[in-house]
Amino acid sequence: MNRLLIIGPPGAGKGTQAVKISEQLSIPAISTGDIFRKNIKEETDLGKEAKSYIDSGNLVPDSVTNKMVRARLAEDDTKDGFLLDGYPRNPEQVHELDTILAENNEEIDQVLLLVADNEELVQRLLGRAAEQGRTDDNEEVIRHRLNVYEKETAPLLSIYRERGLIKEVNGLGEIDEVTERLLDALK
Ligand code: B4P
Repeated sequence: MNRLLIIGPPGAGKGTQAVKISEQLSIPAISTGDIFRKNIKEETDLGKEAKSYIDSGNLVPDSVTNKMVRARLAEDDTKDGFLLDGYPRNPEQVHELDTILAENNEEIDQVLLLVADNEELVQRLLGRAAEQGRTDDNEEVIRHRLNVYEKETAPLLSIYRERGLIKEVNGLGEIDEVTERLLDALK
């Protein structure tokens, strides 16, 4: 079964690769960041709640994020698998995800870890800032997001490593080349 996570620092290419991998595997890619940004654009209550955290590069509170993911995973299209991009991002979210899946006797099958060095990450995100103007892509907030990743998200890797689920893949190189590496790692 393809119940997959993709984890990596901001700019490693998670969102970019999640779309391509999920197409290949015919499962939905679920990006918590994309769901938040859509809600911000549509000025929903969820969007209003999330905006200040995202703009400053901090994690949106678990109470908000966990509820949103629970609702998304209850949708029909996830029953044959999914690729979660950007969730879980701290140990509490790991616990919640385990709980949600256990309710249906399910668990995560594999975890893709996408890695790249910090200066490459900053350059990519500054490049995206120039192209797309995302409000959290300025150098100060980017560096803060990298720190948040190191402090809050990197500790998850030992949890999934202990479970034997991590497949580490180099995120440097052409986008298609990285996709091939990820698909190989899943075999
Ligand atoms: P995300 O949307 O997850 O943003 P991100 O970590 O910056 O990664 P993203 O997926 O966008 O970028 P990617 O690496 O694909 O989160 C944004 C915010 O939402 C968070 O800061 C937080 O506030 C909130 N949030 C989200 N999930 C949450 C959660 N679970 N709990 C609490 N809060 C949460 O790509 C970056 C750039 O690199 C792109 O421009 C891309 O074109 C480029 N790129 C990709 N691959 C490349 C390659 N091989 N070569 C060159 N460039 C490449």
